Amino acid sequence: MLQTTTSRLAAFAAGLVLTGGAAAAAGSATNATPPLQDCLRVAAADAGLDTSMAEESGGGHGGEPMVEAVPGSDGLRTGLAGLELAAASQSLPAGGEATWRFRIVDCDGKAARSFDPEQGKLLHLIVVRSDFTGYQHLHPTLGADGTWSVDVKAPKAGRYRAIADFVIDGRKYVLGTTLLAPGPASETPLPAPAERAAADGYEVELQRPAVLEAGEESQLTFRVTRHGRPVRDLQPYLGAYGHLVALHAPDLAYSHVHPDGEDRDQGAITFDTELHRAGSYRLFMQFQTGGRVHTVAFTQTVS
Ligand SMILES: [Cu+2]
Repeated sequence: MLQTTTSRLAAFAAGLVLTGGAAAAAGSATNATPPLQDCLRVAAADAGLDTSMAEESGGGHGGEPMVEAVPGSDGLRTGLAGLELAAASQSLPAGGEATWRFRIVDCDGKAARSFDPEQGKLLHLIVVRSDFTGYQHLHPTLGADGTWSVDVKAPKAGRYRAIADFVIDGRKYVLGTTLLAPGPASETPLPAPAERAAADGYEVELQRPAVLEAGEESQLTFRVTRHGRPVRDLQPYLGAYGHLVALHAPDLAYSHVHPDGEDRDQGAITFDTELHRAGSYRLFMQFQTGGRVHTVAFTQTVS
């Protein structure tokens, strides 16, 4: 850090010497600021990422390039490795729906506009209330100036977490911010751990190892049935047959989960998960039938 500051000062001083005069000072200050790609590369290197190649093993599916997650991509931070989630507003109207806007701002204060598709979308936004109710998985629209817009619901007053998951230059970032829906608020307790959940007339059973250990990879299989029979009409949703998000309680830390495969005759969808911390998680699994997306949620305990 000290060295960086020193060399920037040196570059700034050199600029003054070379060009001379107060009029050139602004220009040399600009020169001292690395361009976007360099500033992200420096930030990524500081974060411990291999910056010699953007693509690496350990992610990716459906023919998309492998991506490397920036360490700390759990949605608990607003900024990470040179990028920051800048919300136009931190509030939502309680009991309603409103358009929420934000930008992903780079080290130079400019809005990032070049995103790599991930599971068919340029950015995935999860919005959920602090008590894990009101879960929304949204795909905001990117404007030409780098502003993202999305309609967000706040069914009740309280605190909501907005978590943006995106890839830039082959690196995956997960940034989060808190939105407030003003008004008297109380929290619904986290439901007890369960292996079954229902939504829209579907029953989903979770099959998991007897023990889920923090930091260990585990396979989770969700079996979808309707009227007691396996569903055979699962449709691809975001490049896979299911989409799973795991949020740690009570801080809403986000874990990315990779779809691993499906057995369409059995209505079964399997994910490889690695839940990093002990404690309770709320798992939100989404699947699609008949053009409609269904969401089921399970509480699980990680030891
Ligand atoms: Cu998404």
